[in-house]
Amino acid sequence: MKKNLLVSIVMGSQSGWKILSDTAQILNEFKILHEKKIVSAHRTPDRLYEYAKNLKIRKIEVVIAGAGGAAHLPGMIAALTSIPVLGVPIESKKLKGLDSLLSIAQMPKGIPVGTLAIGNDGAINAALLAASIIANNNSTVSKRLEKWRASQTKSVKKRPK
Ligand code: RP5
Repeated sequence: MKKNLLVSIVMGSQSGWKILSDTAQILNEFKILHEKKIVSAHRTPDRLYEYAKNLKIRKIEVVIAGAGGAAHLPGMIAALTSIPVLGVPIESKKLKGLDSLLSIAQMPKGIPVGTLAIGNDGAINAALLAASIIANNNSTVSKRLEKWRASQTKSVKKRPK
């Protein structure tokens, strides 16, 4: 298996880490090397540009971007790079993440962002989806993913206790 850094987890604020730490945990289970960064589209626009423009040069294969409220971070990254960007809507205090979900999902045609569910479900699924993308060209990750899914299936009891 390649030892390269494959996934970049990025969040608009420290407050996103309590959600996106779930993403990191799943990637750890798959032994997929990843980095974690705080980059804000509105508070650190120069950092955003520098970060997004260098993703391809650094051979990152998937970006997982979590943002809340007027959540433009995933869309702005996707505008600056053609590598896949998966967006995780962070639950906001005022609108419970519906604002984040719509901001990330409703990208106008031409610049796609793969949008996951609000909060922890989305954070976990983003890691699983990143693993699926990487698995296309990585048989080790592919095997780990199949094993993970089989174990999940096995864990579902036939009757409630
Ligand atoms: C954006 O605004 C981030 O995406 C974050 O999810 C949201 C709220 O940020 P904080 O006020 O918690 O720093 O910057």
